[in-house]
Amino acid sequence: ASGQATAFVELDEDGVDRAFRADVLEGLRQHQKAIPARWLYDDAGSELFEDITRVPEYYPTRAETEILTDRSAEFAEAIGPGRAVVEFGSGSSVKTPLLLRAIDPAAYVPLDIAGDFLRQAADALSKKFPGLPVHPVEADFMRAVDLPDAVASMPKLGFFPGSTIGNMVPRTAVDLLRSMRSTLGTNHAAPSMLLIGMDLVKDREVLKAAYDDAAGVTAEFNRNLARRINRELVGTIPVEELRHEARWNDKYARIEMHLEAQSDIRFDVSGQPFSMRRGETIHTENSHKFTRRSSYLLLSASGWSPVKRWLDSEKRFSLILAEA
Ligand code: AVJ
Repeated sequence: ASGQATAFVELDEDGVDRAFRADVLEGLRQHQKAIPARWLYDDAGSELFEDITRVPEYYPTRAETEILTDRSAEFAEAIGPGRAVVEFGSGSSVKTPLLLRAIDPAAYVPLDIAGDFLRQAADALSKKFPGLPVHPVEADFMRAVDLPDAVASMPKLGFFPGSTIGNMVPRTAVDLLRSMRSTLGTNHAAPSMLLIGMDLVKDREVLKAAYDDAAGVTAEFNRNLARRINRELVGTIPVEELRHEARWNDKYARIEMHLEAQSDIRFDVSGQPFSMRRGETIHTENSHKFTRRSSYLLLSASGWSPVKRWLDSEKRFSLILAEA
């Protein structure tokens, strides 16, 4: 389902996002229905994801924040001062300041496709770090990006927290990691570095609970995709007939989110008819989990040499520093 690049929003005559419609119609025609995970994150979906980070079962955000807080001296030592920090995705409110405080960077370059989020994040960051040059870049970071001239001569540190890489299938993840390497540069005199969050393989009940919390926030996050389709693509999906499922796929070491039909259903999307049998699902997200070896293999297959690896106190989540 997931692993696609974020596309620029293109509206047609009806004001409908054409890429959204194309992905949904194509995805619903497949034998295993599947919709790219990026469509989960409209305004409502982004807010629901923020809520997910606060449910007790969803540990990744807390675990990664713990590492960034407790190991700041080791980050300073391993990364050193004076780098331009290039964040792939506009800064998370909590994690980015923790990193910037730890390492004393020369500049901060948030990179995001969503201009509004980007400028908001850049403004908030500038207020917190008055002396730090901030250069937001509006771009699709799935491709190599030209960085601003102001940071051209600085050594770079890429920052990609949250285990967002886990939402991509390996070949898309490799494409992205290689693009990041091109974006940051491969100057042998001053090698670029990458600090990347990767969630770890663990007990499958712990994993399933993290993606199927008792309060039902993740279920709402998943069902919001069906609501969004109904809202934006003139859909008639009976959302209450779709049950949220978090499934462990052992072959690919990933949690999958699905929406499962509770009865035989028929519905329209943008004037096209679809049906689902009871038990049939729409696959809506992958969240790959890594071991030390699988994370190092993914990085090295993409041209990145692992340098150092940190875990939280409960060994649930990893932050890996790699060098180009
Ligand atoms: C922020 C995309 C990494 O996969 O853990 C959380 C998204 N989906 N609960 C993840 C998510 C369901 C999250 N990422």
